[in-house]
Amino acid sequence: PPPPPPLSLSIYIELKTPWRKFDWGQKEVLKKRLEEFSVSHPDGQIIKILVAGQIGAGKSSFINSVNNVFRGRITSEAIVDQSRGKSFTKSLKSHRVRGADCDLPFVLTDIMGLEPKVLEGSQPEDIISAIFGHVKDEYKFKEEEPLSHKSEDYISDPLLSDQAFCLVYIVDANTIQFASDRLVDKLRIIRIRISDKRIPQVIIMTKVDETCPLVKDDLKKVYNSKRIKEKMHLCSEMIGVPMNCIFPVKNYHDEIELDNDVDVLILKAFEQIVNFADDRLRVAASNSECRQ
Ligand SMILES: Nc1nc2c(ncn2[C@@H]2O[C@H](COP(=O)(O)OP(=O)(O)OP(=O)(O)O)[C@@H](O)[C@H]2O)c(=O)[nH]1
Ligand SMILES: [Mg+2]
Repeated sequence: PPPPPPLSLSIYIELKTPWRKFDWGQKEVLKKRLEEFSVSHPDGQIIKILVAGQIGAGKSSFINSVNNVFRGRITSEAIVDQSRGKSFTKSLKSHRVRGADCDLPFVLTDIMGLEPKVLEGSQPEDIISAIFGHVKDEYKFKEEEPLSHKSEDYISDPLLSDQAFCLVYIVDANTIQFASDRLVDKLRIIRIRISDKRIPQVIIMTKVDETCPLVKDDLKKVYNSKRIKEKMHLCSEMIGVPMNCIFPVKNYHDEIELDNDVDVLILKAFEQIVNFADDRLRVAASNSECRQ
């Protein structure tokens, strides 16, 4: 393959004023709002959100981070692989978001990593099928072929609760500029198919701590980092998602205690995901797009 294009990103410049307004003191307000969230549709008990992204991008860590915030402690339900390489999460696995006292009405579904090679990792078709609710939980994806509608694992008549109403695409901030054309093409296929059904898409840009030393030292500088801003612009251009649907986060990965700043960034991103998903679910429910 041709060598990656030279990096034209600026080196760790700190902007005097943050380019996105962000309130670092809103943790409790955000948390409470989400804990009390009721799904717009009376029959739709839960909102399902599909979490996809490249291998090792931090999908499982993001799911755990969301759970950590609500549980008020470090959790590890979605298994995180430390070895890097081939996708560790090989099957579709749903994780209910749990609060300290009760379950929240959100399910995050972890899907195996997308790989640039045509026949490796999850195929766009599998991700699209998972969003539309055709894939049974715990289904083990096959590298050679996407799930066929003839398979017994294929749900041909999905319930409203089987469907995902937002695609969360996890991007590793360290490597976004090296994404291959093949990968971008795969993403574009997914994007076209889900936009036809007006399924919203949010991008979570992880590992901002590893990407910029200013941010590593102080997460509150995430919107003062020129490098992070440039990386987000790159994401926006490559994947075709507007900036206001892109959220930089640091996942919990090696810490043993929670941190306010990590929590607020995660919560703000999660709130947006939930709102978009709920808006879409309401439309689906009123149109009776599928069995309920
Ligand atoms: N520093 C840092 N490390 C992270 C962050 N998010 C994830 N990691 C690390 O990145 C590695 C991969 O994370 P996972 O959550 O397993 O990634 P994944 O997307 O689920 O990977 P697959 O299931 O294999 O496709 C792990 O070693 C994590 O600890 C982050 O925000 N910052
Ligand atoms: Mg994983």
